[in-house]
Amino acid sequence: MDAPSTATSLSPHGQGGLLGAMRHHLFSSQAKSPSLATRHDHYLSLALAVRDRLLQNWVDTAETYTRAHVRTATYLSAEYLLGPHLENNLVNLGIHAEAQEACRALGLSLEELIAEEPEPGLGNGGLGRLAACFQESMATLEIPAIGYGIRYEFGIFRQQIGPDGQQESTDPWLARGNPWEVIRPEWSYPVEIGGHTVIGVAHDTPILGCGVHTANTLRLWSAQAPDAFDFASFNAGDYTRAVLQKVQSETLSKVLYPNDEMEQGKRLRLSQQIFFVSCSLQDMFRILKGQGMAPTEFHRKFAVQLNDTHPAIAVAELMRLLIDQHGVDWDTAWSITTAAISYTNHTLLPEALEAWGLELFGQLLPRQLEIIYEINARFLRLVRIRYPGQPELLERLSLIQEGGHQRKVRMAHLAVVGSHQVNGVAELHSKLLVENVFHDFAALWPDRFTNVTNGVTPRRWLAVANPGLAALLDESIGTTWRRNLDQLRGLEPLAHDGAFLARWQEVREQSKQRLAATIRQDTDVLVDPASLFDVQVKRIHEYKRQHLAALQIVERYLRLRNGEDLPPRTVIFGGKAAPGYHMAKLIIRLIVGIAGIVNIDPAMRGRLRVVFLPNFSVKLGQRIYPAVDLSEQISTAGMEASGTGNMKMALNGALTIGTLDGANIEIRERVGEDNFFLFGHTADQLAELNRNGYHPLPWLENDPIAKEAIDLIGSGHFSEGDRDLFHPLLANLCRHDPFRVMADIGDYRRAQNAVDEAWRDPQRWSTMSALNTARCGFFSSDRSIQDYAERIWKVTPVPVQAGQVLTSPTG
Ligand code: NBG
Repeated sequence: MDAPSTATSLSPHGQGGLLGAMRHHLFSSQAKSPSLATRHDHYLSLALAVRDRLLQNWVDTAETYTRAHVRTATYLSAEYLLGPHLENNLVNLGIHAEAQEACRALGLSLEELIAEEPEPGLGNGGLGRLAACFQESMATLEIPAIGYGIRYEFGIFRQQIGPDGQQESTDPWLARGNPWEVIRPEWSYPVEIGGHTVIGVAHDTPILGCGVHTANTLRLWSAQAPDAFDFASFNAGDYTRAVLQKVQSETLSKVLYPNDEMEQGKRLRLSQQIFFVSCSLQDMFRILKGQGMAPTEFHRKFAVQLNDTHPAIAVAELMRLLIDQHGVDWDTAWSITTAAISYTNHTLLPEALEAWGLELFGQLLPRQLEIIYEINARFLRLVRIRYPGQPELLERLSLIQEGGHQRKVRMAHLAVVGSHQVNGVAELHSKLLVENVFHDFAALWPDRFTNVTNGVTPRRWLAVANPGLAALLDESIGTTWRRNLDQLRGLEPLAHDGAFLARWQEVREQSKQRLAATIRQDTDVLVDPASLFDVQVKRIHEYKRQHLAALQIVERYLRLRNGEDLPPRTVIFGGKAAPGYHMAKLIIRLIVGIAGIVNIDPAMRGRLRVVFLPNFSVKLGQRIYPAVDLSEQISTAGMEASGTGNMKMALNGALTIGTLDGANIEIRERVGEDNFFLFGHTADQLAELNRNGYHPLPWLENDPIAKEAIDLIGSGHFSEGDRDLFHPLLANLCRHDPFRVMADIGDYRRAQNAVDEAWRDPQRWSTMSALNTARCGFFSSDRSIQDYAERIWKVTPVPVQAGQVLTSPTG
């Protein structure tokens, strides 16, 4: 069932219009007859037909925003993990059923066409996906907004899983064209980097709201050389040189860095940052001028949100543009800059806090560095007056990190100093930011720091991903939950109703069957949809502790071999490891090794299966989340800023086994402690352990079960007799254990036993599952965006009326 939408009734195409439009595009856009058309041709025809529909929304939105001189939120993010557009647009336009019918009439399967769409993987993980959820929520809430980023030609690498673990290959997502973008060469800007000029060209993608007429813009910059071709060199016979500049410039937007952690000396990465930030700010000045507003009114027109420190250079670049290009004096420029900009921090991990060597910085961005020095001098002067005689404090606060073998620019400090608001992404994370990383800043400016807990869009993560559950919700509580997720509360009384629970189980069963089919297709492993689906999908990182889950599987394997009676489980992993992160890749290798033994051992048949699903993505996530019984959220407390997969799973009816970390805490508060399997040390308890000098050995010596599992891995049982393969991983666990696996493994086992017990009572499990869905309305990204809009951006919704402009040829 489709969301109620104003768009349907506005459609100028009438009944069967989509069908006609598909036929039209097959001929006039694809130049194909039906008999020669490939499935991809049909997908493109449908995509273009849908695009035709949403163009009216898009044009009307731009027209409304321009006429109404709206205050606008701009979101600067180096990553957007968008996922495929087609189905989401069908749902948000309310024309899913119409598309189904059109496809049927053409003898096509809508599901197959949807599966044809390559996904723009322009992000690494949660941070990029959050940016995408936020764009969709802003459109749905009718908030004037522009998302700015980079149009990477190659997104996050594709992952294959073989016997040796992860292999990477490139992701040419644009190879067969992109029907969703419009190139706008008229909006191109020069950016000077290291004495060379690169041109950024706007590529716009419409972001549709759900059930409203709004379609906002995601504007991604693609790099071009100013002179694509050097004729002088060509004429002189130097063919290579003739295209060199072009190649060098275009390298800028070639590829996404497959890592969301800091890597030193990444010249290209810093170039990418200034490139997209400068283009975006220049674009804002162009818009400002178009509105007849002065450059000094910048902060009245725009609220600029920095998604992590990747765009933090915006602080210096906005100052530069105001002062050098628009002739504004320093003090005025500074108040405009800090009034406009705010910053979201997404991690406490020290290695992820960006800092650029001064030498590199000065080579690439000499003027911006000069400005940063001046910002720093003025800032430190202020601190000195407020706290006289505290040189260590000055050193801690400075935008320039002294000490070490290299002086560096601290991008997080630049972002904090240049923002009026700084937020973390879950309550615990925001609290730890103020207590630790930004402690001195928080003492200086307590009001600057705040929390906005993350959220996920219920359109993609429920309506699109889980059509069965969506239909059941529509029937049970009405259809308005899509735009007001708190309405899920209406399910609570049903969570104890036997007839409803039977439907609930049926829907979940179907989702699990669908996932089982995908697993079969992608890995050749047969899994039983009636078994408990125990799932951990997310980037592979030691702090997320996939190795803790792996150890628990080995323990279970040993217990089953000893004849214990445990309910059947299928443990499913997915996620990419940064290509240079050896320990993470070794963890994948371990999981693959365990799967290789467990899945062929006759004693495990019907009791335990282990699967590593390759190439985790938005698309795959949509298949997985609805089918999760047990959501593994087992990071070391204090290390996961928020997590958003935890929200997607609970929203779809999974029970969580988790630590008191990130948003787990808030999920547990809401779903109730009886409906959540808690384990492990808290962040405070771990801090206490650290103070006393943590060592894993005493824990291990007191835990024969864990020891046996570790010994079995060390014996080569899961590596064809190779005793060395996993040595680095095991040695690290037994000697240092930086992520406190050994401190938590015992309690994790206890919680897993509680899971087994609960699973034995299907009725009880279903009630807990339904209550998780009923109580997760808070985790809608609509709520997060409302929070940003009201408290940080001061941007209010501006509804878009249909028919602002009569540009549609059919309108
Ligand atoms: C990630 C955190 C997650 C969080 C997302 C979105 C980075 C740097 N941070 O816990 O690890 O959910 O950001 O806020 O990728």
